[in-house]
Amino acid sequence: MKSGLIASALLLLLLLSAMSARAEGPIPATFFGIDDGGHLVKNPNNLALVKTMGAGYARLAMYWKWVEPVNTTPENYNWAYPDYYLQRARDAGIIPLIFITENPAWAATTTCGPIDTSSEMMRAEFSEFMGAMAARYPEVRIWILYNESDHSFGEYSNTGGCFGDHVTEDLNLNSVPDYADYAEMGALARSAVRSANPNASVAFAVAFDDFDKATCPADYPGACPPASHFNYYFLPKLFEYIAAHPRPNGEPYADLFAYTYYDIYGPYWERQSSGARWYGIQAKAAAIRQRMTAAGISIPLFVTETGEGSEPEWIGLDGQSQCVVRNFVRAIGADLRAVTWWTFLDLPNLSWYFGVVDATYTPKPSYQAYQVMTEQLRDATFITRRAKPKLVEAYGFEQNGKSKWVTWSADLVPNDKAQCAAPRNPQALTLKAKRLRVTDMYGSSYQFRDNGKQDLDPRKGKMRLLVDGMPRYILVNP
Ligand SMILES: [Ca+2]
Ligand SMILES: [Ca+2]
Ligand SMILES: [Ca+2]
Repeated sequence: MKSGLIASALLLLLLLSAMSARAEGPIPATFFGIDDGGHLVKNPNNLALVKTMGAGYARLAMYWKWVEPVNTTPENYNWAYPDYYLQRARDAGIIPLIFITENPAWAATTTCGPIDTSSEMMRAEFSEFMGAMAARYPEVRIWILYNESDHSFGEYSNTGGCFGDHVTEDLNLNSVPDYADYAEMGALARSAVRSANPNASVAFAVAFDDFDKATCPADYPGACPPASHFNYYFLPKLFEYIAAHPRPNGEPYADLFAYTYYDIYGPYWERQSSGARWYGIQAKAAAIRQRMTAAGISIPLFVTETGEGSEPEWIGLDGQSQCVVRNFVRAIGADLRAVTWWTFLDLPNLSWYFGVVDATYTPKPSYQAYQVMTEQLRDATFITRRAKPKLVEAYGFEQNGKSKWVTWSADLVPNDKAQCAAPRNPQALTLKAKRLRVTDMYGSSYQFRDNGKQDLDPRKGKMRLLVDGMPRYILVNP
């Protein structure tokens, strides 16, 4: 009896600690992000547009080589460009989420890869740079170390990081594996950033998709063509290194871990054992968490890039809108800490139609879907996730004392495009309610009552409606 009580108390403690590991309270405005892409923050009109859309932050690149082209001390840094850029974000009330990249030539052998972390001098130089940045821009809450750091072909076609060389694992030839250099740079950055600004965090970032031929896992979509980019083993090796080299006083190597998510790879992550019960962006989070658990570490996750193009031959404008809502809401349902939509602006010359505004800066339907989403979820607290395979996928929130669901059919008709926009057969959702207000992803809404004409459930107190592929917000008893 006594041991049973102790066991229950332990279980309760375990449950409480598991719960406190979750993000708590209402979804912060800083959950919703948008990628700058070099076009957003420099124009106050664009900043006003994304502010109205409800984005809390803009993801920006910051080049080390702008600030410290020759090795010097912070009082001689060249702040002109970042000052100009960040002042505009500050004026607009948009928080910059910054990834640092583009090493100056004196600091590293490549623009995108490791410094020599075996050199005390270089460790001090990197710490000095990160600390000075955090001190100068206290509004920045998250400093990301490079972008897609697991890129495996050195400087060639990198997207802001190149720590994933799989031939020697030592691009900068300092006899330290580059994943270990990356981990050490995280530790240095975290100490420097936290002492300059205790409210700021440091994040690692990987792509962990589009795997290269040499490390391609079995059954991977597209079978890793020659031009694919990322080292499948970088991430688990980084986790293993972190686990094997605990820092003094249990200090973490980084506060957050960011990944890139494109829905074309979603079905692969869903097929993994870790992906059972999870969808798309969530299934990938589960795969990363599985690798953390295997190494014995735990770092909160966020998505530093997700996006889909709106070309008519791909998923079209409405498909892109669906992907916006589905990816953000699924991310909330998997306890991710933030999501950045990639990107702000369409670039037709690159055949990129991932923007929420077109090339003339005119808002697209995805802009409206983003705006409705942030309005609908303002001050909402995520409570529960209902995922009934082939039936309905639904996310329950508490908002101003009422309950609200974001929902769509889970009866997918798979195709070879982004599954976040694939057609879905209508399915019935039943809720306990007297009245329901249903708002579609573009903000058009209607209301109906229990046992009124539109209620498909004849039982009193139960209401039923059909949902399809379009994300809908359902407020219970408005
Ligand atoms: Ca220096
Ligand atoms: Ca190295
Ligand atoms: Ca009824």
